This record gives sequence, structure tokens and C-alpha cells, in this order.
Amino acid sequence: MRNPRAFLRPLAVGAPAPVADVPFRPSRMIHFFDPSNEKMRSKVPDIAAKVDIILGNLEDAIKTENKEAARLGLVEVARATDFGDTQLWVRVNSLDSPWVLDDLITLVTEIGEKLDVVMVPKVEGAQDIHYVDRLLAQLEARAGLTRPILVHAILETAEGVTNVEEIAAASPRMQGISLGPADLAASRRMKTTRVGGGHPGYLVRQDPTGDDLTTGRTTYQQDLWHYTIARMVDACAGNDILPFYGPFGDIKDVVACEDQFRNAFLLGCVGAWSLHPVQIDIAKRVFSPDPADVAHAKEVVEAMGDGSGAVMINGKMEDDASCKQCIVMLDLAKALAERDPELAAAYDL
Ligand code: 1VU
Ligand code: MG
Repeated sequence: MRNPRAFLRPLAVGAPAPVADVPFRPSRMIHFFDPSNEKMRSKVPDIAAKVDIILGNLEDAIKTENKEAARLGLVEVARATDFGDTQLWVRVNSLDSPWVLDDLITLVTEIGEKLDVVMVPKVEGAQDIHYVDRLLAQLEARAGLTRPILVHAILETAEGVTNVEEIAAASPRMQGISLGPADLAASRRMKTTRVGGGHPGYLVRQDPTGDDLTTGRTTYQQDLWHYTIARMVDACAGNDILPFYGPFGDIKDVVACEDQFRNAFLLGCVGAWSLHPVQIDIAKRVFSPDPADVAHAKEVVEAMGDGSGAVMINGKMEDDASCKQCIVMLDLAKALAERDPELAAAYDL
């Protein structure tokens, strides 16, 4: 770990100074596309206009023979597209792969001024972030970039979960962390083959009422990801960076996808990955606060004046703590309203 005074110094001569605070920009969905796929590439300008973050994926889901085409395809589409307020991210290959060095060198050199965040998969500890941190500083200096590229880690190994707090604190470049449930399940040897979501076998069962153990006992499916998401949210919130839920692989089950995204939203995540166009609107709906919650938050904050004391609103006690909860809701609503005129009208702030 660098000493506190050195933490905000550039890691290479000529590199831009690290940012002290991670800028909060609307981040309800990170939309993945395959830059080696010409058809998907052609949709990027239209999709970029609809999403908060668009991400060119170079890692898993890209065939080995397409790795270079994906890298070059991302350079091509980034150069040709005006992303406006939408963030452009890349998911590079894993740090133990033969491609990641060329991914970073090519992308920072060719399109560094357009790249907001590099997503790093399979991060296991602070050492992985330190490696990327120094390399990015060297490349930024060489490319003459004036703004640092931020880093987002995927939490998808048991070792990464063990070290999540040190990962979140590893560098001022850290923008956030996403839960990667598929690789994490494999790393932990969990016995689910699903990409995110629940499992009907992971449940609790009501007690029996008599000797009959088999009938009349309601079961409740539990959330396989609750512990990890909650831990990730604490690590992120404790370091002023942003937590995200990752992929939901059952594209056709839009209902369960919405449930998974909402659980993450309620626990503190700011967004989730969209793997297919149908998941974009789900994320937009879930990660934008309900106008009724925003109206309630506004009422509480106005009634609380300087934020101290206690008041009764609609039969409920509100005080300093619940006022802070309402401010969280209002701050998010205001940030989203600036980007989305429909939400601005619905929130009426
Ligand atoms: O109607 P059209 O034919 O013009 O277009 C298709 C399709 O090309 C398009 N589409 C997309 N466009 C932009 N971004 C996307 N992510 C995207 N996905 C599809 O939409 C139209 C309808 O598509 P479809 O329903 O026929 O679906 P396909 O069979 O074409 O594609 C499905 C997959 C899942 C293969 C595709 O959506 C995809 O590749 N998504 C991204 C997958 C990914 O990035 N995976 C890695 C992250 S998850 C992880 O790492 C751990 C599990
Ligand atoms: Mg993965």
C-alpha cells in the first residue's frame, strides 16, 4: 500500500493526476456488446443513445479466434461514434491471459481519450489493481492523456471475495466493483450451472405441524447472492466507489431478471449488466427510484428542515436517520433527472 500522502500522486511521469472522488454519473446499466461482431457494432450508436454505459467486451464470450478482431473492432467503433454523455467502458481479458497486455496498450494508445473505465476480470487482490494502475499511468503518459482512466473490478473468485475490502481501497482509480456470479460459482465449487439468479434447491421450509413431514410445509426460495452482494456493497460504500450486480443469463426470464436487479438495487447497487437489448429497459426501470418513493423522500426532507429532530408523517416516525435515507433517494433522482427528461417530469424536483 502506498503511504497516504503518495496516494494521489501520478504513478508515471507525465500521467494525469488521479481523481480524489469517483464522479457519480448515472450508471443504471453496463450494456455489453461483442466488438468482433459487425452486426452488433453497427448497433452501437443507437444503443449508446439509450444506455448509461456501453462496454466493449474482449474477455469471456469472445471466441479465441476473434480476440484481435474484437480489440480492433472496439477501436474502430469508438473512433466513429459520438457517445455524448454515455460512458464508454472496455472489459479487457484476464491478467493471466496472453491478450491483456495488447488490450491495454492498444486501447489506451488508440482511444484512451474516449475510454472512461477499464473493467478488469477475475481480480483476486490489491496486487492485480496495482499492476493495472501502474501500467495505465505509463500508457496515459505516453499517449498524452489529460484525464485518468478509471478501473472497475469484477468480483468473481473466492479469493477476490476474501480480499474485497483491499481491492476496493487499492487505488484512487477504483471506480467500482461488479458481482460476477458465474465465475464465482465455479471458483467456489457451488453446484449451480445458472448465470446469476436463484436456485429452486436453495430454500428454507416451514416447520411440520405434526408427524407428517411431507405435506403442508411452504418453502421459500432464498437468494444465493445475498451475502456476496452485501459484502461487496459495504466494501464499495466504505471506499466511496460504486457497486454493481453483474450478468443475469436467462435472457428470456425477464421477470426473474427484474427481481435479481431489484434485490441488488435495494441492497445498494447502482446498476447491473445488460447482456441483451431486452435487459436495458429492465435495468432502467429498476435502478431509477420509483416516483412515489421520490415524492415521499421530498416530503420528509422538507418536513425535517435542518434534518434534526423527529416528525410524524402519515403515521410514521421520521428523524435524522430516515432523513438521510431520503437524501440518498433524492440525490439519485436528481442525478438521473438531469440525464432523462421523462424522469425529470415524473420526479418533479
Ligand atoms: O434483430 P437483429 O438480428 O438485428 O439483432 C439481434 C442481435 O444482434 C441483437 N443483440 C444485441 N445487440 C447489441 N448488444 C447486444 N448485447 C445484443 N444481443 C443481441 O438483438 C437482436 C436480437 O437478438 P437475439 O434475441 O436473436 O439474440 P442473439 O442470439 O443474436 O444473441 C444472444 C447473445 C446472448 C449471444 C447476445 O445477446 C450476446 O452476445 N450478448 C452479450 C453476451 C456477453 O457479453 N457475455 C459476457 C458477459 S456475461 C459473463 O461474462 C459471465 C456469464
Ligand atoms: Mg467472468
